[in-house]
Amino acid sequence: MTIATTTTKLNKVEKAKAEKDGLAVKDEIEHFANIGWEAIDKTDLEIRLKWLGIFYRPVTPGKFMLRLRIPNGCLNSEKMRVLAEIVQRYGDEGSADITTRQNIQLRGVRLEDIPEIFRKLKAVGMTSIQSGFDNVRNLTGSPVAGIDRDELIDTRQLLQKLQNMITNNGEGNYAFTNLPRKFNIAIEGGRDNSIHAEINDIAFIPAYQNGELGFNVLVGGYLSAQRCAEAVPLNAWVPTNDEVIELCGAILNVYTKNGLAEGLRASRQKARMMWLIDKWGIDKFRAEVEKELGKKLAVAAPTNEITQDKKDHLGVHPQKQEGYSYVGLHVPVGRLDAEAMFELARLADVYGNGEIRATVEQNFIIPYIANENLEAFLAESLLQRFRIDPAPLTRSLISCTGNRYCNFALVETKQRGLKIAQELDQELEISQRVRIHWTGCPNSCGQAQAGDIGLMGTKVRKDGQTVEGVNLYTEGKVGKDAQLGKLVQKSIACDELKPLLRDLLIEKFGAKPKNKT
Ligand code: SRM
Ligand code: SF4
Repeated sequence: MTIATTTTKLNKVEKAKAEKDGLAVKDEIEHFANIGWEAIDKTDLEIRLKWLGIFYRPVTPGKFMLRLRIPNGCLNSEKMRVLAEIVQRYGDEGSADITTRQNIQLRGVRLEDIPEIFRKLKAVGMTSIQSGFDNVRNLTGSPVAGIDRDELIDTRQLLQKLQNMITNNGEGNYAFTNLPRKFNIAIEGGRDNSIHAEINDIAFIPAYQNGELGFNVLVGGYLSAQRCAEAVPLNAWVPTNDEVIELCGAILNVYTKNGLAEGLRASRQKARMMWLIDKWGIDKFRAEVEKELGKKLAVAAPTNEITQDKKDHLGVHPQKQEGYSYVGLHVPVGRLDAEAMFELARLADVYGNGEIRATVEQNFIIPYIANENLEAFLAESLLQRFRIDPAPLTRSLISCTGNRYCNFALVETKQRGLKIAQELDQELEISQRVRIHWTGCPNSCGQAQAGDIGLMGTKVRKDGQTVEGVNLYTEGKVGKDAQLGKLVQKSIACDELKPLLRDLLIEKFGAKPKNKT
């Protein structure tokens, strides 16, 4: 009886997880590779494989997407070469994307190659484990950690440690594979809120408490089709050490353990952690976290150290290490091919110390370029493609995957977004930064609500036909006074979008038509 009652409270995904934990497919991957994707149980194929970062793509059956984990966006030339080799073997079908969580996804991947790919990734200290579905996603931090002149806390080791805890050093950790829903964690060490603290389930932001530098903690931020919520203060402060890891573990446990009793596992639409916080109120939520931790949390510091507008890191910037600069390269809508990946790795080795950083703006940074080598670096041919000074709208364009690979998509995003931005850059003089975020459906992976202008894919009726369209958001702010943007206009057909954006840029963003003489 009890079992039956409980079962009725579980949504479809929860039932699948109760039958078999997502992570269990780790032990079957060689078998899956041998039998081929068409012979795999549907739930394993479409759901559980995501626990290993393997995404079946209904749009391109048999060609999988592999989502990695790149904590703090830090990788190096060796890792980049391995990623390039993986996609290279798939020819025109192999490519990669930099994601809005400072991460990389590989495309065109065949299941029969996965065991070998996993061995190659492991050999260079990479993993794709627990990067999809009801897991903690890529852990984000400032892309200039350790090199930023204004830096307060270098978060790289903390984020690596946190990933190791959550994933059991990349081997998989059943303690954290049955969350009620996806989960985002970010740790900021700089002053510009590079991590979008407001849209993470847990965000740590630098704050001084009695003269000691640590973090204030925010919880519950998220975007979804159903609802968007800005993260709220937990009224807690932690020092910059293992207490961060312990607190994350405790919050994840509270969320996991109470998911069923509090009804979070009944509806996928009401399962993100903010629903638990709403239900309990932040005081009870905090008390439960303390109970789980087995100790009291220090109260939050009265102010935090986020004092700057969000940087995009493009161009040449002096590092805190005397004599060195980091250079931010613009990767149009984050899309990469094997050739460009190999070339990036080469440039990082020849001019830098081999490091490469990914940003949430879907770009790359190459650090540690000796100042005397900058001129030669900037003359490299890849910098004609991945520019340091793209035109303003192209520069700040962000886009989710869209219908090229994503079956949720209502529109094509990346190519359309890029074309419109490039054309408007030709037509208009724009002196201020205007961040346009494209997202192909209401899930908002492209963070439409974070854009100065946000465009969310939808279907529109026009001349008796259903055509691709967008809903328009404006006034999203990032950085120190971050706030989510608002929906201002619905159902704009995509073929009517460009003139509308042109007018908006002129009226609200000080753009001026270019003199055509
Ligand atoms: Fe996302 C689902 C792509 C960042 C909210 N997201 C998906 C799926 C997995 C759906 C699917 O199976 O096709 C998309 C895979 C498409 C593909 O083939 O690439 C997808 N999400 C992405 C990426 C790749 C967009 C990008 O082009 O950069 C980003 C990968 C991040 C990563 O490295 O892990 C990505 N997704 C986001 C973000 C932005 C962020 O984290 O700052 C959000 C909003 C923030 C949040 O999660 O609160 C986001 N994705 C969603 C949602 C809505 C979640 C919800 O609570 O309802 C879904 C759908 C779902 O989970 O049911 C989703
Ligand atoms: Fe796919 Fe929608 Fe996310 Fe874009 S916003 S990647 S279309 S789920």
